Amino acid sequence: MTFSSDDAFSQQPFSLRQFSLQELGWRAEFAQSLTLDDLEAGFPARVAAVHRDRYVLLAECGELEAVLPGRWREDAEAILPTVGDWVLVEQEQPRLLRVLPRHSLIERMAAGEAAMTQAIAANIDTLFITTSCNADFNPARLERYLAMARTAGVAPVIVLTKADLAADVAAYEAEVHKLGADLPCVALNATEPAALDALRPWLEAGQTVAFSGSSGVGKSTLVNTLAGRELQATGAIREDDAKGRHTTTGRELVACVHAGDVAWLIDTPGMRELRLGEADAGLEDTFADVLTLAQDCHFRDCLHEAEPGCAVQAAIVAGELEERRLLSWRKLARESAHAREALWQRHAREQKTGRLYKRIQNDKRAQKGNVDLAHRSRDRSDDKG
Ligand SMILES: Nc1nc2c(ncn2[C@@H]2O[C@H](COP(=O)(O)OP(=O)(O)OP(=O)(O)O)[C@@H](O)[C@H]2O)c(=O)[nH]1
Ligand SMILES: [Mg+2]
Ligand SMILES: [Zn+2]
Repeated sequence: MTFSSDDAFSQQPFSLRQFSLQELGWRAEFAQSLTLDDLEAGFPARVAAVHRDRYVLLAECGELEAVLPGRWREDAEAILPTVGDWVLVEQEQPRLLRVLPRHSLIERMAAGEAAMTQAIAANIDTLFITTSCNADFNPARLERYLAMARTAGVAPVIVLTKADLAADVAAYEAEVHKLGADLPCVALNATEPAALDALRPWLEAGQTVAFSGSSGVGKSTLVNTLAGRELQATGAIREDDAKGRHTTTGRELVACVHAGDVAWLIDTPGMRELRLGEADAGLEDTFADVLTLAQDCHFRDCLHEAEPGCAVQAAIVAGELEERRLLSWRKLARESAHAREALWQRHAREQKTGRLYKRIQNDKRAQKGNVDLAHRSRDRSDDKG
Protein backbone atom coordinates (compact mmCIF):
# COMPACT_ATOMS: atom_id res chain seq x y z
CA MET A 1 0.00 0.00 0.00
CA THR A 2 1.50 3.33 -1.04
CA PHE A 3 0.69 6.62 -2.69
CA SER A 4 1.35 8.43 -5.90
CA SER A 5 4.72 9.82 -6.87
CA ASP A 6 3.69 13.49 -6.77
CA ASP A 7 3.49 13.30 -3.00
CA ALA A 8 6.41 14.18 -0.76
CA PHE A 9 5.89 11.05 1.32
CA SER A 10 5.73 8.70 -1.62
CA GLN A 11 9.19 7.28 -1.20
CA GLN A 12 8.56 6.27 2.42
CA PRO A 13 7.42 2.75 3.28
CA PHE A 14 3.69 2.66 3.86
CA SER A 15 3.88 2.12 7.60
CA LEU A 16 5.68 5.45 8.03
CA ARG A 17 2.90 7.39 6.36
CA GLN A 18 0.04 8.18 8.67
CA PHE A 19 -3.35 9.39 7.58
CA SER A 20 -5.79 11.53 9.54
CA LEU A 21 -9.33 10.18 10.05
CA GLN A 22 -10.54 12.66 7.41
CA GLU A 23 -7.95 11.43 4.94
CA LEU A 24 -9.04 7.86 5.65
CA GLY A 25 -12.58 8.77 4.61
CA TRP A 26 -14.12 9.37 8.05
CA ARG A 27 -17.50 11.11 8.06
CA ALA A 28 -19.75 12.81 10.60
CA GLU A 29 -22.26 9.96 10.33
CA PHE A 30 -19.66 7.47 11.62
CA ALA A 31 -18.93 9.73 14.61
CA GLN A 32 -22.65 9.90 15.37
CA SER A 33 -22.76 6.14 15.82
CA LEU A 34 -20.16 6.26 18.63
CA THR A 35 -20.96 6.77 22.29
CA LEU A 36 -18.60 8.17 24.93
CA ASP A 37 -18.22 4.64 26.28
CA ASP A 38 -17.21 3.47 22.82
CA LEU A 39 -14.47 6.06 22.61
CA GLU A 40 -13.22 5.13 26.07
CA ALA A 41 -13.08 1.44 25.15
CA GLY A 42 -11.70 1.76 21.63
CA PHE A 43 -10.68 3.84 18.63
CA PRO A 44 -11.87 3.85 15.01
CA ALA A 45 -9.88 2.24 12.22
CA ARG A 46 -10.53 1.33 8.59
CA VAL A 47 -10.22 -2.21 7.24
CA ALA A 48 -7.52 -2.19 4.52
CA ALA A 49 -7.29 -5.95 3.93
CA VAL A 50 -8.70 -9.21 5.31
CA HIS A 51 -6.66 -12.41 5.64
CA ARG A 52 -8.98 -15.00 7.22
CA ASP A 53 -9.35 -13.83 10.85
CA ARG A 54 -6.51 -11.31 10.63
CA TYR A 55 -7.46 -7.76 9.73
CA VAL A 56 -5.04 -5.14 8.43
CA LEU A 57 -6.31 -1.78 9.65
CA LEU A 58 -5.48 1.86 9.07
CA ALA A 59 -5.93 4.20 12.02
CA GLU A 60 -4.65 7.66 12.92
CA CYS A 61 -1.77 5.96 14.75
CA GLY A 62 -0.76 4.11 11.55
CA GLU A 63 -1.15 0.57 10.24
CA LEU A 64 -1.99 -2.23 12.66
CA GLU A 65 -3.32 -5.77 12.70
CA ALA A 66 -6.25 -6.99 14.74
CA VAL A 67 -8.10 -10.25 15.21
CA LEU A 68 -11.76 -11.09 15.21
CA PRO A 69 -13.20 -12.30 18.54
CA GLY A 70 -13.91 -16.03 18.06
CA ARG A 71 -17.58 -15.77 18.96
CA TRP A 72 -18.23 -13.57 15.88
CA ARG A 73 -17.60 -16.57 13.63
CA GLU A 74 -19.98 -18.75 15.62
CA ASP A 75 -22.78 -16.19 15.47
CA ALA A 76 -24.62 -16.57 12.15
CA GLU A 77 -26.15 -13.12 12.59
CA ALA A 78 -22.85 -11.32 13.29
CA ILE A 79 -21.73 -8.70 10.78
CA LEU A 80 -18.21 -9.61 9.67
CA PRO A 81 -16.05 -6.69 8.60
CA THR A 82 -14.99 -6.39 4.98
CA VAL A 83 -12.57 -4.13 3.10
CA GLY A 84 -13.55 -0.48 3.48
CA ASP A 85 -15.39 -1.03 6.76
CA TRP A 86 -14.90 1.22 9.75
CA VAL A 87 -14.42 -0.75 12.97
CA LEU A 88 -13.91 0.05 16.62
CA VAL A 89 -10.65 -1.46 17.97
CA GLU A 90 -10.04 -2.18 21.64
CA GLN A 91 -7.62 0.27 23.33
CA GLU A 92 -6.04 -2.46 25.47
CA GLN A 93 -5.37 -5.09 22.81
CA PRO A 94 -5.65 -5.32 19.00
CA ARG A 95 -9.10 -6.84 18.92
CA LEU A 96 -12.19 -5.71 17.05
CA LEU A 97 -15.10 -4.49 19.15
CA ARG A 98 -17.66 -3.86 16.45
CA VAL A 99 -18.34 -2.75 12.89
CA LEU A 100 -19.70 0.78 12.52
CA PRO A 101 -22.87 1.26 10.44
CA ARG A 102 -21.98 1.36 6.73
CA HIS A 103 -23.10 4.05 4.32
CA SER A 104 -22.89 1.54 1.49
CA LEU A 105 -22.20 -2.17 1.02
CA ILE A 106 -21.57 -3.91 -2.30
CA GLU A 107 -22.53 -7.56 -2.13
CA ARG A 108 -23.48 -10.45 -4.36
CA MET A 109 -24.73 -13.99 -3.88
CA ALA A 110 -21.88 -16.25 -2.85
CA ALA A 111 -20.93 -19.17 -5.08
CA GLY A 112 -22.36 -22.53 -4.00
CA GLU A 113 -25.76 -23.79 -2.98
CA ALA A 114 -26.18 -22.07 0.39
CA ALA A 115 -28.18 -18.85 0.15
CA MET A 116 -25.46 -16.53 1.42
CA THR A 117 -24.45 -13.06 0.34
CA GLN A 118 -20.79 -12.23 -0.04
CA ALA A 119 -19.63 -8.72 0.85
CA ILE A 120 -17.31 -7.19 -1.74
CA ALA A 121 -16.56 -3.78 -0.23
CA ALA A 122 -18.08 -1.36 2.27
CA ASN A 123 -18.33 2.42 2.46
CA ILE A 124 -17.69 2.89 -1.25
CA ASP A 125 -18.69 6.12 -2.99
CA THR A 126 -18.16 5.07 -6.61
CA LEU A 127 -17.99 1.71 -8.37
CA PHE A 128 -15.86 1.79 -11.50
CA ILE A 129 -17.50 -0.93 -13.58
CA THR A 130 -14.55 -1.83 -15.76
CA THR A 131 -14.69 -3.46 -19.17
CA SER A 132 -12.48 -3.31 -22.25
CA CYS A 133 -13.02 -2.09 -25.81
CA ASN A 134 -12.77 -5.70 -27.03
CA ALA A 135 -14.55 -9.07 -26.79
CA ASP A 136 -15.07 -8.57 -23.03
CA PHE A 137 -17.67 -5.84 -23.67
CA ASN A 138 -21.16 -7.15 -22.86
CA PRO A 139 -24.14 -4.83 -22.15
CA ALA A 140 -26.08 -7.52 -20.22
CA ARG A 141 -23.12 -7.97 -17.86
CA LEU A 142 -22.88 -4.20 -17.37
CA GLU A 143 -26.58 -4.11 -16.46
CA ARG A 144 -25.89 -6.74 -13.80
CA TYR A 145 -23.10 -4.63 -12.27
CA LEU A 146 -25.25 -1.48 -12.50
CA ALA A 147 -28.05 -3.16 -10.54
CA MET A 148 -25.55 -4.34 -7.92
CA ALA A 149 -23.99 -0.87 -7.49
CA ARG A 150 -27.28 1.00 -7.30
CA THR A 151 -28.79 -1.47 -4.85
CA ALA A 152 -25.73 -0.84 -2.68
CA GLY A 153 -26.24 2.93 -2.81
CA VAL A 154 -23.02 3.38 -4.79
CA ALA A 155 -22.74 5.62 -7.88
CA PRO A 156 -21.66 3.60 -10.94
CA VAL A 157 -19.22 4.79 -13.62
CA ILE A 158 -18.46 2.68 -16.70
CA VAL A 159 -14.73 2.57 -17.41
CA LEU A 160 -13.76 1.40 -20.91
CA THR A 161 -10.12 0.32 -20.87
CA LYS A 162 -7.83 -0.52 -23.80
CA ALA A 163 -9.15 2.45 -25.80
CA ASP A 164 -5.62 2.59 -27.27
CA LEU A 165 -6.12 -0.83 -28.88
CA ALA A 166 -9.62 -0.32 -30.33
CA ALA A 167 -10.41 0.93 -33.83
CA ASP A 168 -13.80 2.39 -32.91
CA VAL A 169 -14.05 3.52 -29.29
CA ALA A 170 -17.12 5.66 -30.06
CA ALA A 171 -19.09 2.50 -30.91
CA TYR A 172 -18.50 1.16 -27.39
CA GLU A 173 -19.40 4.52 -25.86
CA ALA A 174 -22.62 4.55 -27.88
CA GLU A 175 -23.53 1.11 -26.48
CA VAL A 176 -22.96 2.38 -22.94
CA HIS A 177 -25.08 5.44 -23.67
CA LYS A 178 -28.00 3.11 -24.45
CA LEU A 179 -27.82 1.84 -20.85
CA GLY A 180 -28.73 5.32 -19.56
CA ALA A 181 -28.21 8.78 -20.96
CA ASP A 182 -26.88 10.06 -17.60
CA LEU A 183 -24.57 7.13 -16.95
CA PRO A 184 -20.97 8.43 -16.75
CA CYS A 185 -18.61 6.61 -19.13
CA VAL A 186 -14.85 7.12 -19.44
CA ALA A 187 -12.75 5.52 -22.18
CA LEU A 188 -9.02 5.39 -21.43
CA ASN A 189 -5.70 3.63 -21.65
CA ALA A 190 -5.16 2.19 -18.17
CA THR A 191 -1.38 2.12 -18.60
CA GLU A 192 -1.13 5.90 -19.21
CA PRO A 193 -0.85 8.51 -16.41
CA ALA A 194 -3.59 10.52 -18.19
CA ALA A 195 -6.04 7.96 -16.75
CA LEU A 196 -5.73 9.82 -13.43
CA ASP A 197 -7.01 13.07 -15.00
CA ALA A 198 -9.89 11.19 -16.62
CA LEU A 199 -11.02 9.65 -13.31
CA ARG A 200 -10.11 12.57 -11.01
CA PRO A 201 -13.72 13.84 -10.66
CA TRP A 202 -14.41 10.70 -8.57
CA LEU A 203 -11.14 10.82 -6.65
CA GLU A 204 -11.69 13.88 -4.46
CA ALA A 205 -10.25 13.92 -0.92
CA GLY A 206 -11.75 11.20 1.31
CA GLN A 207 -13.54 9.40 -1.54
CA THR A 208 -13.42 5.61 -1.81
CA VAL A 209 -13.80 3.85 -5.15
CA ALA A 210 -13.78 0.18 -6.10
CA PHE A 211 -12.97 -1.46 -9.43
CA SER A 212 -14.98 -4.46 -10.56
CA GLY A 213 -15.29 -6.39 -13.79
CA SER A 214 -14.04 -9.53 -15.52
CA SER A 215 -10.50 -10.81 -15.26
CA GLY A 216 -8.04 -9.13 -17.61
CA VAL A 217 -9.89 -5.84 -18.18
CA GLY A 218 -7.15 -3.82 -16.46
CA LYS A 219 -8.42 -3.15 -12.93
CA SER A 220 -5.02 -3.69 -11.31
CA THR A 221 -3.27 -1.83 -14.13
CA LEU A 222 -5.51 1.17 -13.41
CA VAL A 223 -4.97 0.95 -9.66
CA ASN A 224 -1.20 0.98 -10.26
CA THR A 225 -1.46 3.96 -12.60
CA LEU A 226 -3.63 5.91 -10.14
CA ALA A 227 -1.42 5.02 -7.17
CA GLY A 228 1.70 5.91 -9.14
CA ARG A 229 3.36 2.63 -8.11
CA GLU A 230 3.39 -0.99 -9.26
CA LEU A 231 1.59 -2.31 -6.19
CA GLN A 232 -0.74 -4.83 -7.75
CA ALA A 233 0.36 -7.74 -9.93
CA THR A 234 -1.04 -7.67 -13.47
CA GLY A 235 -1.22 -10.45 -16.06
CA ALA A 236 -1.47 -10.69 -19.84
CA ILE A 237 -4.79 -11.83 -21.34
CA ARG A 238 -5.38 -14.69 -23.79
CA GLU A 239 -5.08 -13.48 -27.36
CA ASP A 240 -7.96 -15.49 -28.84
CA ASP A 241 -10.83 -14.45 -26.53
CA ALA A 242 -9.40 -11.54 -24.47
CA LYS A 243 -9.99 -13.48 -21.22
CA GLY A 244 -7.75 -12.78 -18.22
CA ARG A 245 -5.99 -15.27 -15.98
CA HIS A 246 -7.40 -14.24 -12.60
CA THR A 247 -4.23 -12.53 -11.45
CA THR A 248 -5.69 -10.62 -8.49
CA THR A 249 -6.98 -12.84 -5.68
CA GLY A 250 -7.66 -10.47 -2.76
CA ARG A 251 -9.09 -7.05 -2.04
CA GLU A 252 -7.10 -4.22 -0.56
CA LEU A 253 -7.34 -0.48 0.11
CA VAL A 254 -4.72 1.45 -1.86
CA ALA A 255 -4.04 5.15 -1.32
CA CYS A 256 -4.19 7.50 -4.30
CA VAL A 257 -2.52 10.78 -3.35
CA HIS A 258 -2.62 13.72 -5.71
CA ALA A 259 -2.03 17.39 -4.92
CA GLY A 260 -2.11 16.50 -1.23
CA ASP A 261 -5.60 14.92 -1.43
CA VAL A 262 -6.02 11.28 -0.50
CA ALA A 263 -8.61 9.03 -2.14
CA TRP A 264 -8.88 5.24 -1.66
CA LEU A 265 -8.90 2.59 -4.35
CA ILE A 266 -10.10 -0.99 -3.94
CA ASP A 267 -8.89 -3.49 -6.54
CA THR A 268 -10.98 -6.68 -6.69
CA PRO A 269 -10.44 -10.11 -8.28
CA GLY A 270 -12.05 -10.49 -11.70
CA MET A 271 -15.45 -12.17 -11.40
CA ARG A 272 -16.30 -15.27 -13.43
CA GLU A 273 -19.94 -14.73 -12.71
CA LEU A 274 -21.90 -12.12 -10.81
CA ARG A 275 -25.01 -13.59 -9.21
CA LEU A 276 -27.28 -10.83 -7.93
CA GLY A 277 -28.65 -10.78 -4.43
CA GLU A 278 -31.95 -9.04 -3.76
CA ALA A 279 -31.55 -6.08 -6.13
CA ASP A 280 -35.00 -4.68 -6.85
CA ALA A 281 -34.01 -1.12 -5.91
CA GLY A 282 -31.06 -1.15 -8.31
CA LEU A 283 -33.10 -2.77 -11.07
CA GLU A 284 -35.67 0.03 -10.89
CA ASP A 285 -33.01 2.60 -11.78
CA THR A 286 -31.17 0.41 -14.25
CA PHE A 287 -34.32 -0.40 -16.23
CA ALA A 288 -36.16 2.90 -15.73
CA ASP A 289 -36.96 3.01 -19.49
CA VAL A 290 -38.72 -0.39 -19.43
CA LEU A 291 -40.56 0.35 -16.17
CA THR A 292 -41.73 3.77 -17.33
CA LEU A 293 -43.16 2.24 -20.51
CA ALA A 294 -44.82 -0.51 -18.44
CA GLN A 295 -46.88 2.12 -16.61
CA ASP A 296 -48.81 2.65 -19.86
CA CYS A 297 -49.65 -1.03 -20.39
CA HIS A 298 -53.37 -1.74 -20.50
CA PHE A 299 -53.19 -4.41 -17.79
CA ARG A 300 -51.55 -3.51 -14.49
CA ASP A 301 -50.07 -7.01 -14.20
CA CYS A 302 -48.95 -7.08 -17.85
CA LEU A 303 -46.08 -9.50 -18.47
CA HIS A 304 -45.13 -7.69 -21.70
CA GLU A 305 -45.42 -10.90 -23.67
CA ALA A 306 -48.43 -10.84 -26.00
CA GLU A 307 -51.05 -8.99 -23.97
CA PRO A 308 -53.22 -6.50 -25.85
CA GLY A 309 -52.35 -2.86 -25.11
CA CYS A 310 -48.77 -3.65 -24.01
CA ALA A 311 -46.80 -0.40 -24.21
CA VAL A 312 -43.46 -2.23 -23.85
CA GLN A 313 -44.06 -4.50 -26.84
CA ALA A 314 -45.36 -1.49 -28.80
CA ALA A 315 -42.10 0.37 -28.11
CA ILE A 316 -40.07 -2.67 -29.25
CA VAL A 317 -42.08 -2.89 -32.49
CA ALA A 318 -41.61 0.86 -33.04
CA GLY A 319 -37.85 0.45 -32.60
CA GLU A 320 -37.81 2.69 -29.49
CA LEU A 321 -36.73 -0.06 -27.09
CA GLU A 322 -34.25 -2.87 -27.72
CA GLU A 323 -35.87 -6.24 -27.07
CA ARG A 324 -32.59 -7.18 -25.36
CA ARG A 325 -33.42 -4.66 -22.59
CA LEU A 326 -36.76 -6.32 -21.83
CA LEU A 327 -35.19 -9.81 -21.77
CA SER A 328 -32.34 -8.62 -19.58
CA TRP A 329 -34.70 -6.92 -17.12
CA ARG A 330 -36.89 -10.02 -16.94
CA LYS A 331 -33.91 -12.27 -16.27
CA LEU A 332 -32.43 -10.05 -13.54
CA ALA A 333 -35.81 -9.39 -11.90
CA ARG A 334 -36.33 -13.16 -11.68
CA GLU A 335 -32.86 -13.62 -10.23
CA SER A 336 -33.49 -10.90 -7.64
CA ALA A 337 -36.82 -12.46 -6.62
CA HIS A 338 -35.17 -15.86 -6.35
CA ALA A 339 -32.38 -14.45 -4.14
CA ARG A 340 -34.89 -12.67 -1.90
CA GLU A 341 -36.86 -15.88 -1.41
CA ALA A 342 -33.73 -17.99 -0.74
CA LEU A 343 -32.27 -15.45 1.72
CA TRP A 344 -35.59 -15.12 3.51
CA GLN A 345 -35.94 -18.89 3.88
CA ARG A 346 -32.44 -19.22 5.27
CA HIS A 347 -33.08 -16.34 7.69
CA ALA A 348 -36.30 -17.98 8.87
CA ARG A 349 -34.49 -21.32 9.31
CA GLU A 350 -31.71 -19.68 11.30
CA GLN A 351 -34.14 -17.82 13.50
CA LYS A 352 -35.89 -21.10 14.21
CA THR A 353 -32.62 -22.88 15.08
CA GLY A 354 -31.62 -19.79 17.09
CA ARG A 355 -34.85 -19.94 19.06
CA LEU A 356 -34.50 -23.69 19.54
CA TYR A 357 -30.93 -23.20 20.81
CA LYS A 358 -32.08 -20.50 23.23
CA ARG A 359 -34.92 -22.72 24.47
CA ILE A 360 -32.49 -25.59 25.15
CA GLN A 361 -30.17 -23.17 26.96
CA ASN A 362 -33.09 -21.82 29.00
CA ASP A 363 -34.30 -25.33 29.82
CA LYS A 364 -30.79 -26.26 30.95
CA ARG A 365 -30.60 -23.13 33.06
CA ALA A 366 -34.03 -23.83 34.56
CA GLN A 367 -33.03 -27.42 35.37
CA LYS A 368 -29.81 -26.18 36.93
CA GLY A 369 -31.89 -23.65 38.88
CA ASN A 370 -34.06 -26.48 40.20
CA VAL A 371 -31.00 -28.44 41.24
CA ASP A 372 -29.59 -25.32 42.94
CA LEU A 373 -32.88 -24.75 44.72
CA ALA A 374 -32.97 -28.40 45.80
CA HIS A 375 -29.43 -28.02 47.12
CA ARG A 376 -30.32 -24.86 48.97
CA SER A 377 -33.43 -26.33 50.60
CA ARG A 378 -31.39 -29.40 51.58
CA ASP A 379 -28.69 -27.06 52.97
CA ARG A 380 -31.33 -25.22 54.94
CA SER A 381 -32.82 -28.46 56.29
CA ASP A 382 -29.26 -29.50 57.17
CA ASP A 383 -28.92 -26.19 59.07
CA LYS A 384 -32.06 -26.93 60.93
CA GLY A 385 -30.89 -30.41 61.70
N1 LIG B 1 -2.84 -1.54 -24.09
C1 LIG B 1 -3.49 -1.62 -22.95
N2 LIG B 1 -3.29 -2.70 -22.14
C2 LIG B 1 -3.97 -2.76 -20.99
C3 LIG B 1 -4.89 -1.75 -20.60
N3 LIG B 1 -5.43 -2.10 -19.41
C4 LIG B 1 -4.87 -3.27 -19.08
N4 LIG B 1 -4.00 -3.69 -20.01
C5 LIG B 1 -3.26 -4.98 -20.02
O1 LIG B 1 -4.22 -6.01 -19.82
C6 LIG B 1 -3.66 -7.08 -19.05
C7 LIG B 1 -4.55 -7.41 -17.87
O2 LIG B 1 -4.51 -6.34 -16.96
P1 LIG B 1 -4.75 -6.53 -15.39
O3 LIG B 1 -4.63 -5.17 -14.78
O4 LIG B 1 -3.94 -7.61 -14.82
O5 LIG B 1 -6.29 -6.98 -15.37
P2 LIG B 1 -7.24 -7.22 -14.10
O6 LIG B 1 -8.57 -6.63 -14.45
O7 LIG B 1 -6.63 -6.72 -12.87
O8 LIG B 1 -7.38 -8.81 -14.08
P3 LIG B 1 -7.61 -9.82 -12.81
O9 LIG B 1 -6.73 -9.42 -11.70
O10 LIG B 1 -7.28 -11.15 -13.37
O11 LIG B 1 -9.07 -9.69 -12.46
C8 LIG B 1 -2.25 -6.63 -18.68
O12 LIG B 1 -1.36 -7.20 -19.60
C9 LIG B 1 -2.30 -5.12 -18.86
O13 LIG B 1 -1.04 -4.55 -19.19
C10 LIG B 1 -5.09 -0.64 -21.47
O14 LIG B 1 -5.88 0.28 -21.23
N5 LIG B 1 -4.35 -0.63 -22.63
MG1 LIG C 1 -6.11 -7.64 -11.12
ZN1 LIG D 1 -46.84 -4.71 -21.08
